[in-house]
Amino acid sequence: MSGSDRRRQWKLFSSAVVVTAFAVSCIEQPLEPSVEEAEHFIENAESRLLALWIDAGRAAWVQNNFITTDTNLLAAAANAKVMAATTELAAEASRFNGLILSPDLERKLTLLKTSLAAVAPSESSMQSELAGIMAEMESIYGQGEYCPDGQGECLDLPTMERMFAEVRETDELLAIWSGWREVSPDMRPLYERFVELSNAGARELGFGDTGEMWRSAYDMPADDFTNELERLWSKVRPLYESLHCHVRAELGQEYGTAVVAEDGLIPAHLLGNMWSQTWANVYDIVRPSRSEPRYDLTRLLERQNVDPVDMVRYGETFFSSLGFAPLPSSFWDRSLFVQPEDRNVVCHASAWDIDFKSDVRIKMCIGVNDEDFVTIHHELGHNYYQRAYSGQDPLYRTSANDGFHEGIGDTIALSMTPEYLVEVGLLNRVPTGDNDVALLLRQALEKVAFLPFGLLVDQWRWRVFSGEILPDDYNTAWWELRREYQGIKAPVPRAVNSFDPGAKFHVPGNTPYTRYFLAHILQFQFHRALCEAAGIKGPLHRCSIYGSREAGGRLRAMLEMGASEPWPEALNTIAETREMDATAIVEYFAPLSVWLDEQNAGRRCGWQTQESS
Ligand code: X8Z
Ligand code: ZN
Repeated sequence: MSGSDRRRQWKLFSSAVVVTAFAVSCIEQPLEPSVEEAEHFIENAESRLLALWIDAGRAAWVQNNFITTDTNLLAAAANAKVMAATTELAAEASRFNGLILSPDLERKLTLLKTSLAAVAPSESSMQSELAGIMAEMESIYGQGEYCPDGQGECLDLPTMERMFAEVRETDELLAIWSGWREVSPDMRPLYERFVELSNAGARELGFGDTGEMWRSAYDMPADDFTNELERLWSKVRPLYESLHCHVRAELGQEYGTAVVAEDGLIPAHLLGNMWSQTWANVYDIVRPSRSEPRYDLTRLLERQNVDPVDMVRYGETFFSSLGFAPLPSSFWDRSLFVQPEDRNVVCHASAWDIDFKSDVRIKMCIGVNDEDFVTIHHELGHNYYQRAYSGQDPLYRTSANDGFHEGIGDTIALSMTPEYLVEVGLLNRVPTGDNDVALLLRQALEKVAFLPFGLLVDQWRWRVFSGEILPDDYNTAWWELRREYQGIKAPVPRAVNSFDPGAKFHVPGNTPYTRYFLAHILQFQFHRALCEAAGIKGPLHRCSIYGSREAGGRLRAMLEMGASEPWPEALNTIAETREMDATAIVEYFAPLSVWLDEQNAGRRCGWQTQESS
């Protein structure tokens, strides 16, 4: 039965319930709360929360664009109000427990309880304390830098990320890898307290801890969701292990097997990324021999003198080609595209929905390169989603589940095929030849390499929230998971006060991370479904939905639903199935798998998680 069928059926049923309630009140029994009251309650709750979300969003926007003591305080105060209202409303909502409510109302009451990534207990001093800690951790991260000789020239994160893409000297890489991780030990006591307070808040809402609260946002029991992740991971793990095996062998050739052991863990600073989460920057080291990259998107963008705003225009043009309305002028006036030189901003890319209507923006320190070109599309995916669901009730103005929000822009970016680049004038002609392994390998270094990282960040946090990992073990447990899932290791022994999880934006920023793992599965599923809708045949990695109104219409129908239906219904709208399905990503990379197996023949793949350091 679809959600709308269920709603229709409930309408008939609910009038019967109302009559019974009236009859009971006539014989002067104490008045039970009625369904009507519950409806009014939710309506008021939604308008009160909407106003507070908007205020908090504006304060957070200013803080993120201008990090000072005062903006931290203002953002924390606004966030404390949202937390206070949410806990108060969630507690009040328990009055309606036991009432037979419509699926819509039931859904909204659940969404109310899982709408925030952290809630404080209802005592107001704890609310301000938690909000203050959260703003402080975010600001430590946002202002973080590494000063190689302890003074003078300091490097900010965007600069160090660029160095990771280009530098091959292991000593220099090690210095910036370790240097960036000096920002986080100061966060450790804050994080400890954050865990205590947010857990106490989650318990007030009826969850065991904050991790369980996060896992309860997927329209299924929290434990089933854990199993669902395991199911998906088991499908893509062999692909990751093949990629790991090949990359390790090639890095061993480049740096020597004394540095990268043939059957050992890969040192984390050699993978071209500050967190070793994507590996595309080592493409030149691991690429097929005798094969040139068919084109280098960074060079194409530079050759055409494309600037950051032009890059965003390409993204908008793509969405327009699918039938979406152009972005409003306020988007262009109010977004941040370039890192300002005169102040501290949070450079980590983000998309904003300030008024939950049309005031959408992105905030990003754009560099003219292929990685940021993809990230721009990622961010615009958020903005087009936000605009599409703006007609829904406030609690439904979000995605079907958080993996959907993260997967939309990435789905579009999967359509940036050579054919697309020719069509928009970035490339002169579609390269000929049978060199798709090069294309696929490059893509796998982004998408497949990411998968275990996308999982492990919250495996760590869930265990921290549940108390399975205690503060003294924060860092060692982090590296155990890095070894187990990714097969990588810290390049140098970690100091006892290290807090390496804090050197990743989403930990101090308290953004749940499993969403990105889901998005990496879903985007291929969306891509395959939209290619079918567009009537495009052939291998998935050569399909571009650019210009397809059919694909655009299918996508828009799903985006407009927001969170009004359980996510399987939204998935069904686009992909005609209610199951998340890893076969699309496996199919996409199938030709690469064959090639990787050939390369890995005779190599010893896999790793021992127990290896020291
Ligand atoms: O944080 C992001 C986006 C903003 S939602 C830029 N991503 C994750 C990360 O950077 O760690 C996108 C992929 C993973
Ligand atoms: Zn995102």
